[in-house]
Amino acid sequence: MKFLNSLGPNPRMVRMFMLEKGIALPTVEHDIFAGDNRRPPYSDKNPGAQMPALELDDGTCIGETVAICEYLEESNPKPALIGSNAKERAEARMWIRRVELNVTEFMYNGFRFAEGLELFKSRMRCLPEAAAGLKAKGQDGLKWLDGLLAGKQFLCGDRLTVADLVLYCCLDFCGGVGQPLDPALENVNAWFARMNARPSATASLHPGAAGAGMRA
Ligand SMILES: N[C@@H](CCC(=O)N[C@@H](CS)C(=O)NCC(=O)O)C(=O)O
Repeated sequence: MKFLNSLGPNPRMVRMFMLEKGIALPTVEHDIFAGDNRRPPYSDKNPGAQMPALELDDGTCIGETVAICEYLEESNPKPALIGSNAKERAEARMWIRRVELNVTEFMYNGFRFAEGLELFKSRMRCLPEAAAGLKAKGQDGLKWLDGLLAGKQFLCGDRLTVADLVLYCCLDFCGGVGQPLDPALENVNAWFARMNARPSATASLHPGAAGAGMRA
């Protein structure tokens, strides 16, 4: 099994997940700035053409970060970062959906259509006119999460889950590219500081992150 890796907040999320679980996999590096992910052989293996992916020994290629984490959790159940029973797993999946649908997808598209436009305009349909609105939608979602995080360590209460990793890697990245965390969001800021202090947060940064000036 190989982890198809690159710079970026999404590959970082899976690296952080693996660090939290003590999983070490051989990795194959891809240069997203050069577009390695957008052409064969990578795009044949993962037609989504985004990083990262997990290549299994039988040649199956799993794309999409959360699907990769689900696969790794099933083969490495402890410590559980999705859940160790049906209720825990459902809670984690509920929060992953809430985070992705209300915050991270808006923020990432806000970035792709504005600060990231030069890189993304030849790769996908970009809507620069929508960037400001998408960023505002992401902030609305964060404000909503701020209330829901009151009195909690993590999104699922006392339990760190993939939902926290998805949100943390997005906020850390976007904070450096034009979407800083609003200091008025006290609970999100306190949660962010807790996430940022985890050894896996630093250890998951790509070796190329500092050079690219990105928290990714
Ligand atoms: N929904 C995808 C998003 C992956 C994604 O956006 N990856 C970025 C890196 S963080 C990427 O490949 N960017 C380069 C590109 O889209 O060409 C997932 O969860 O895996």
